Amino acid sequence: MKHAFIKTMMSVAAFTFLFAGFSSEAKAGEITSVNAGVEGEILTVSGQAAEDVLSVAIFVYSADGKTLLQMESVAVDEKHAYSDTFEVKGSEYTVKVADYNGGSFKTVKAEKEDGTSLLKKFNRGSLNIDETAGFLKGVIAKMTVSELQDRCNYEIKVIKAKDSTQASADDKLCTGDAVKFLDAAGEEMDSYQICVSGDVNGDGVVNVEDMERIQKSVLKLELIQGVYEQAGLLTTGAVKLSVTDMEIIQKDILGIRKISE
Ligand SMILES: [Ca+2]
Repeated sequence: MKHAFIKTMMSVAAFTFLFAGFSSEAKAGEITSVNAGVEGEILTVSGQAAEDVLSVAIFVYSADGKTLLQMESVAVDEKHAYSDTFEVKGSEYTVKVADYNGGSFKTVKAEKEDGTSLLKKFNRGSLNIDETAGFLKGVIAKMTVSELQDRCNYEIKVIKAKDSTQASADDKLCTGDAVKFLDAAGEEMDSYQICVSGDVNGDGVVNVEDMERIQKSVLKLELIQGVYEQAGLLTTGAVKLSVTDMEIIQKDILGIRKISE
């Protein structure tokens, strides 16, 4: 026991040294998001990092965050995403992720999936449910019904806003569509309006038309409400549509910075 502890402390020391050594050479990048969850005996950690991050260091601690149990470094792919799995026995952990070159940690709790939440914890990405507004937020343009299904703990069906018909598995989600969560008997439990980030006019794609809609709203020529307004609120903390939201969409269209959450 004591030997294992010393071994762990030594590897922590070595890693800390590596960390400190690298940080002086390269500027540390930011970790944009971390998702972590336990399913069976597998802890899955995934997320997004800033463009300048090439690899990330993932640290798995005990639930109280005091004991380091495992660590890995993993490369970031061309979509700035990273993902890794760890074999675990328990059901609760604290996970910290940082740029391999150093920088600040992003910390999340990883818990065993209990099956009662609508969205899967370990691969929900930027998806989140706004119970107050009744919106499913954080949907990225071009996500299909089946891709959303993969991130849910329950069977879903999507009703299209444009003609009130049920969307098929390959259909892309549009702002304004309704997602219905079904119980084991196929009965509807919950329903939310889908909010595709940046898709203000509800056609499922983010393009110059969405920028024009926001512009009309800013100039008070047109009123955008509800989930459509929410889809255009891309500026952190903002409650009103603005030119900044248009700029965020423009950067997405030009591929300068994709809308990721
Ligand atoms: Ca659109």
